[in-house]
Amino acid sequence: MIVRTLDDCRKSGRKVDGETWNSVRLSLKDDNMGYSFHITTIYANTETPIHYKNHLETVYCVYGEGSILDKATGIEHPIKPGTVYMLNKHDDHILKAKSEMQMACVFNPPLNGKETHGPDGAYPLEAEAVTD
Ligand code: 9YT
Repeated sequence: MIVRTLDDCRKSGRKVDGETWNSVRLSLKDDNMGYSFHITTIYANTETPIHYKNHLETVYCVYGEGSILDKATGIEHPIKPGTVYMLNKHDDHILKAKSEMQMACVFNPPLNGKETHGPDGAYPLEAEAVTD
C-alpha cells in the first residue's frame, strides 16, 4: 500500500509549476498503477492551450469556475465544482479559468514526474522522473 498527503507532496519535487498552473503529482509512473493522479491548481483569469497528443486525461473540478473550449467543435463547456471532462480523443482545447480552479486529474499513460507543456501543448512520453 502507498499512502501520501497533498501537503507532503506539495513540499517535495512532486509539485511542478507551469505558467498558468501548478500540479502536485500524488501518484506517478513508478507507483505502477497504470495511471498518474494529480491535484492541479489553475490560476484565475488565465487561458491555457492544451493538446495531450500522447496521453488521455480525465479532469474533475473540485472548486472554481471556468470553461473548456473544444477546438474541434468550437463548443465552450462551462466548468464548475462537480464537472468532469474526459479527453478521450486527445482533444485539442483551451482551458479558461475565471477564478482559481482546483482540478483532480488522471493521466493514462502515467506521467514520469516533471512534465510541463511543450510549445504544441503536449507532454512528452518520457520526461524526467521525481527523485524524492
Ligand atoms: C487540467 C490540466 O490539464 N491542467 C494542466 C496540468 C495537468 N493537469 C497536470 O500536469 O497535472
